[in-house]
Amino acid sequence: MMRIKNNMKIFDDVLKKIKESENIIITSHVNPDGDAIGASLGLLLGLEKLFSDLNTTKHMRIVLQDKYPDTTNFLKYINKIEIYDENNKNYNCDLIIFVDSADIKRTGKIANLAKNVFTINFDHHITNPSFANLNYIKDISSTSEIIFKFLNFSEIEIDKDIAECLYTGLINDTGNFSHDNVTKDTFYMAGKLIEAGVNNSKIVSKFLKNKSYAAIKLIGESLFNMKFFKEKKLAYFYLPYEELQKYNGRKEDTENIVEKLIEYNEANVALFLREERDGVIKGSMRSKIDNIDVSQISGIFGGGGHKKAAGFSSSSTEKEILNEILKNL
Ligand SMILES: [Mn+2]
Repeated sequence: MMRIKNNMKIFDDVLKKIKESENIIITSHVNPDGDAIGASLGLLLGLEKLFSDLNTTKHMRIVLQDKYPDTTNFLKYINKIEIYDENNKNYNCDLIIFVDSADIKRTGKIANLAKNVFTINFDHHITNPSFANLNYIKDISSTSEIIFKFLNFSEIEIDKDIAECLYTGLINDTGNFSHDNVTKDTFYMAGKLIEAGVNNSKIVSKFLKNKSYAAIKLIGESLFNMKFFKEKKLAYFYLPYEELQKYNGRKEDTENIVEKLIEYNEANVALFLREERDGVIKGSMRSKIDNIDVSQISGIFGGGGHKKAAGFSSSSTEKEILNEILKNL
């Protein structure tokens, strides 16, 4: 009971702060995924509804460092999402709400806007250091599930447009209801969103069964060239930048690779490394067993996430990273 009370207290403080702010920016992490987009847009639409019901005008916007993925183009109000422009000085605000941002650095250049501004942090990554003035961090399926709880708490009606955003976040972060972050509450939420008008198979088609040519080809390459380290039960694939370019691919085209690697029946852990244009290596990890916590292993490189799904970024070489991970498994 106590826990619920505390949660409510934070939601109450957050709602008060939102109501007394005039100029609000909602943001999320770089290279945004379905949860980052779903949670930010669902929250914005919810707040717009709240203030229109209260006959109050607020300046509210979503600003992200990177463009949303093409797979979220189908969301009705996706064009409300703005891409951060360094030359535009007009980012004055009195409140920044971070969603799905495991660390303030994960928001890239947007982090600079948060100096001397009140901040709120809604997130579900256990490694989140509670970097904001008000933090609601809960180890549940997705940030979209947190936004669902917050909108309910605030008595904001979840219409079909909001529901489609939150549903997209839910299927993104649960691997279409397949990960172990799926609980009774997750299904309760899914049920409520369907009640609000979501068509499950439409969202699954538009969001998941909508991969680019590059994404399909890269999944093929990763499975064909996967290495398996038997003693550590690690499935591994490395994608150099030139390989990505071969298909004219973008980083979002590589998003499903690690999920495919972990499907190998002998594997307990999967590691996918991808080289960026500047030589920095991005790592994604998945674990299938309880005693391997990949958020801890990612922490060696300054990354983090969840026990069974985590990521990092490193300027070490591919070999150095792989060896370090093999040593720690
Ligand atoms: Mn998330």
